Amino acid sequence: MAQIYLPTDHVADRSRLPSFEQYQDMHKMSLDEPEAFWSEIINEFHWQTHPTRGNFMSYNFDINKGNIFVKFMEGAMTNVCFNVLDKNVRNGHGDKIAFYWEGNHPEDYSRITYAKLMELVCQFSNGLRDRNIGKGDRVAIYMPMILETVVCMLACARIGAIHSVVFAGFSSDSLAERMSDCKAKVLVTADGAWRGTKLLNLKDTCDDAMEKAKTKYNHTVGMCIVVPHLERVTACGKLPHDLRDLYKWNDDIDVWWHDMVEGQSTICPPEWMAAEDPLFMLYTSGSTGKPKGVLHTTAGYMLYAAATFRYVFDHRDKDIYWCTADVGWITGHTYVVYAPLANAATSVMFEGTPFFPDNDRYWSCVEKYKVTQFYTAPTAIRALMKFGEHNVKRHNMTSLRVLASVGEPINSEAWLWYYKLVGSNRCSIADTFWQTETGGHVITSIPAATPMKPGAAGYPFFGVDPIILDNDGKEIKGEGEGFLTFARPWPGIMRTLFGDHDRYQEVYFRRFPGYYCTGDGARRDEDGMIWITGRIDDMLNVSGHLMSTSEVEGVLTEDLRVAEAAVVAKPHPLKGESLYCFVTLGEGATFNDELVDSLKKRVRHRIGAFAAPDAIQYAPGLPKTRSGKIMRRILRRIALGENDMGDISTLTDPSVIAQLLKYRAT
Ligand code: 6R9
Repeated sequence: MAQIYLPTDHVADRSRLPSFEQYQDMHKMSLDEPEAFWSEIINEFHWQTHPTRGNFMSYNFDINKGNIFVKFMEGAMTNVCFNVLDKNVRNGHGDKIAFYWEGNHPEDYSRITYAKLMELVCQFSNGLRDRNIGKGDRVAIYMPMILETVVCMLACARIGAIHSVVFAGFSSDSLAERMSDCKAKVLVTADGAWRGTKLLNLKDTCDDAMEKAKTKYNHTVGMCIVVPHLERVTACGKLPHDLRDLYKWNDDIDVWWHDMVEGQSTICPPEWMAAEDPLFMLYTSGSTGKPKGVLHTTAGYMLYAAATFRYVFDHRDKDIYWCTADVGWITGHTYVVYAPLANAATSVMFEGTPFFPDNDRYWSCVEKYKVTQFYTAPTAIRALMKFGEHNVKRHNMTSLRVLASVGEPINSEAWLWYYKLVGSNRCSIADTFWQTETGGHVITSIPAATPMKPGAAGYPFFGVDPIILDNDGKEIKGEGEGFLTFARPWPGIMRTLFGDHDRYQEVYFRRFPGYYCTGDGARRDEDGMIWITGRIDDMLNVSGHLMSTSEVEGVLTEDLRVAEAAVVAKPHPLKGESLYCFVTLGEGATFNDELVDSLKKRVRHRIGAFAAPDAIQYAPGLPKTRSGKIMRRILRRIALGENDMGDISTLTDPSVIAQLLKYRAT
């Protein structure tokens, strides 16, 4: 049985939620009387048209009863940007630091107050409006971790445009596909950025992507706005003499960021948005086909982001909060941008990597900014564990109070290292389980209120009612393991997939009518804590990045030598999972190092460096069922180095197993 860790006095002292009983009472109220529960936080925000009572939430989760829908606070009108900026400035936080920006190079840093951020956002909003971008238009963002990225997202929110951020580690193909799918009118980027000593040629990738959007998807992106970032930061590697040699410039579509904002007024009236109007979309991998454009709306997302941040990080006025996630992922959207700002918090925004210029960069920043809450991913923790304790111990990190984790299950060894070494045995750890689709944390511990166990995600957040179902869709009450689902919505859950409501219904609501299915397995233990046991669909989670097997397989089979490909996840000590690929070859093709190399490069190039496979093995044939389905269960065992394949009664041709064992990659 896993050991229980209780919150220490260091955390409990002055906490806003100090006991488990209080958590339980509030959780019960959040389910029994949702409107009353949320009213306190609703009242803190500005509503241009006030919500009407009795209209708090309506939904249908049962696909057999008609269309799936979720609506919160229908009839209310507000603007998220106004609430996270103007409201704070009006409440006297104008001079408060919104972000400390720490660049890739330690000598590059700056800070911005709420008042200044509001001015920049208004100017950029006016710039967008001048160029005919307005409510409902899609704005693609392919940017590094710089303040303009936040400015751009908030400007979209201010004028009602839907931002669609694409992580700046994605390839031009991936960017082209995403921009075309959402029909982006404009793309915002930077000339480039440093990650460690590596130069990211962002504008160049954008040029490729716009070209591919045109030729492959017949979609024209009308304008590309570029932040000249490289000229203002310290070079961390080789650069051409003239930065303009890094990319092409096309006066018809390219615009400098400063030309957009120059001369613009620092006042910009917000677009008042209905509660259910879209705020942003963000692509996430699907187990089949193209990426899914998860759509979040206005009022519910804002409330939920604000509430989770406040309780899960136990946020207080003077805190310095730091989430290391990139804004290209949902964690960056909710917990770098919207949630901290909704709480008038001061955050650190970090452009670089944990390893540059040294492996103690995180800890030196914790010391530098006196960080109180630190939020990162297990893959980073595991990578940092290798470098030994002295990297942590030589920094004063007594400011820390809450440590948090996200992206994948955290193994108990990493949890204990985080707890003991980083947190000096006195900070709480919040292992936050959630998804792009859930908008904010759904299962987590709450610092001073709930006990913790290394590796357990913990308890449901307010408004969240997790239900574990068995294979037949029967609820497992009490202890047990099964599919993690939810029978009712909370304010922050996604509303649809952009332009494809049918797919939304099929993917999330078909398997168990009446329930939103997360695609994760979960176990409830004897203390009512929930453990996430991993994906149940064909998804891969490499260093916290979700990918579908079919996405990678599609890229491998683009090489004409490959006839068929199957990809499985293999546990990896640092990355959580790594990709192990099986390929069968076409007539006349030979399996050699050159092929393996070029396949690895192809995946990197087409999807992104984070997707690069660790192993590619030759397969004379793939194990299939009689209906032609690849039996990944068998492939996973081969990848693991096991010899016993378990039940193979449904396998069409059992002889493939001996062959697969023979060619196993090392
Ligand atoms: C926020 C985010 C979602 C998937 C999710 C699950 C895995 C995330 C986790 C976790 C165990 C945690 N996941 N947090 N598994 N414990 N604390 O990561 O969103 O990129 O959409 O990924 O990540 O498998 O379903 P997203």
